Amino acid sequence: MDKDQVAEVLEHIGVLLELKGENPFKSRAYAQAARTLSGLTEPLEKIIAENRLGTLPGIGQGLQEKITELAASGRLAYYEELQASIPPGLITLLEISGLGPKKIRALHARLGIAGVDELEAACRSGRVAALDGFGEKSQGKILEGIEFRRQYASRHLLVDALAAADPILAALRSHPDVIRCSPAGSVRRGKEIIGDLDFLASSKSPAAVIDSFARLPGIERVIARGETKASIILYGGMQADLRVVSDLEYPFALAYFTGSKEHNIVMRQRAISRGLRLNEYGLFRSVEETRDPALRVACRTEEDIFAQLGLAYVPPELREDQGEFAAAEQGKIPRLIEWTDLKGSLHNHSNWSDGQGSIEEIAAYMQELGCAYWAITDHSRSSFQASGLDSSRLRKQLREIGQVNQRLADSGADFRLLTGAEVDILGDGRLDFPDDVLAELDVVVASLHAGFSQNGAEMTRRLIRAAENPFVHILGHPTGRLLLEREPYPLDETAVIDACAATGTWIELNAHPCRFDLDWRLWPYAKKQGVRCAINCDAHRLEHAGFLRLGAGIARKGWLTRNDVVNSLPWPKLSALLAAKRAR
Ligand code: DGT
Ligand code: CA
Ligand code: CA
Ligand code: ZN
Repeated sequence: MDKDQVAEVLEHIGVLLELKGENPFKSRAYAQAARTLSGLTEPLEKIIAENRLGTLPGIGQGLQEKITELAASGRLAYYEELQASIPPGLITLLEISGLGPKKIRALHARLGIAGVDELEAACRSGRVAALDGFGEKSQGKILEGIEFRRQYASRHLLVDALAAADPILAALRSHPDVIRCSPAGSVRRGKEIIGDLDFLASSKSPAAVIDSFARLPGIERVIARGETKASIILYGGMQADLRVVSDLEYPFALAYFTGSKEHNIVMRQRAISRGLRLNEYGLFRSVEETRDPALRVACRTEEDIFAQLGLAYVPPELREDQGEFAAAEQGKIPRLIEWTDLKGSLHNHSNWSDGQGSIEEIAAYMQELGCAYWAITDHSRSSFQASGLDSSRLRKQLREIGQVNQRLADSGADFRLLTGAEVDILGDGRLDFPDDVLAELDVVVASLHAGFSQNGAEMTRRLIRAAENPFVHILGHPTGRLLLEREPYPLDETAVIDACAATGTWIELNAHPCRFDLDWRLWPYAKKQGVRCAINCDAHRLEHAGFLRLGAGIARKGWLTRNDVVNSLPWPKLSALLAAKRAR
């Protein structure tokens, strides 16, 4: 486990101790240790190897042992015993927003509530409101929290799904009885929101593979278990399904369980129209032959299946029945962008506004990563909640960036920082900096950060006006959505895209895993209109550079190639394009 995963467990331990009513100092010590670990700037592994855990504030002997155990093995006997000592229904209640350990203890002690259904019934009959320290208002909040959980409990951010899937996949890969394995379902298709995790493996001993899957660390419970498949619930509520098939079935099962359902339906129809039958077990020449798996048309890989149906290979990201069949039939599936094509990010923050990391630190880190450039686009002054810069602080920042760049150039480095701003789009579509200030910057990103109460037409006009400013290169996170949290503004998206096409303004694909904005479903239209994409990290910490990889995955879902994405260009070409926008 890395530091963030260990921190998460420690934090959970703190909450569980509080739920049990143990000494509050003990529970606070875990919460504090969790914060210390997440704030580490070097790998936990290294600190442990060098025996320096004890030098961190608040990490005594007991915590050192637990952290070491977790980091090394991914599990902790103490944690497992603690969980087993609390009724599972009480732990589930922690997932309801507005309910902390203290309140749950009170509900348990005074109303005997030990689960979500019981709690809902108690709220509906008014028994919760009647309790000391609760009241009508808090009862209403709890009901809302229950409803919210019902809607969102089975929906997860891709980034969280990937973090949960990684160790499971690693366990499958290293299992001696596994021949081939892969994630499947929406994770493999790279969807921004994931219902559950799906895994597929081929093996001659499915029982052994299922058995070790059902014993993985981090499982809350096993919900179904058969000879060749199992479903588990991980801590935190995410479900994971595993299917184990023979290696001959593997490519067919992989195609089927990758989906999407809509894509599968067309695949199956296509087989039928060619006198074939396709299902998760194989491709067959007739309905009768589907009864004997040995008669299946031999396919080693998914490529072979597509080829049998007269199709070029369709990458998993495009399997949404959004035009992939027509393209594959004509051999026109584009070569999609790869994250390694990206040379840097054009929208990022530093500690001059609400980011972490100084200009120096950012330059050193991004150079080390192998980027060719990295823009510093801190907030403008209207974003005071994010410590936005006024023009005099901005000019001071430009001087500092200039000095860092000078040093980089003197050392012969193949890396540079770009100056810039994420300038607020004001209520009427004007910008937070005057044009002469914007003209001094390498890159200008214009974004909305306030005034969300406007109607769709007003919001659309604001964005279009910003795009019409010749000093704006990029519209940042254009629809403002926050996945699982806030809906996009009620914009006329195509009107905004058309305005960007007309003015040569680029649109951001904000690669923050809570945003992925502009949505992948809109990129084929934007591309058709000739709008270029910038895949930006909107980094507020050094590690956010990793968002480039996620963003590229979403860009692939939007059918984008390297040519569509400006930050795949080397600096001389990008520089020329940045200048060209202003010359228009
Ligand atoms: P999710 O879990 O909601 O994020 O979405 P998926 O796509 O992972 O869906 P899931 O986990 O229910 O099933 C995995 C794949 O299995 C799905 O993408 C396609 C295939 N599949 C499941 N049920 C059906 C079905 O009723 N018909 C067809 N054609 N395919 C199905
Ligand atoms: Ca799934
Ligand atoms: Ca599933
Ligand atoms: Zn930003």
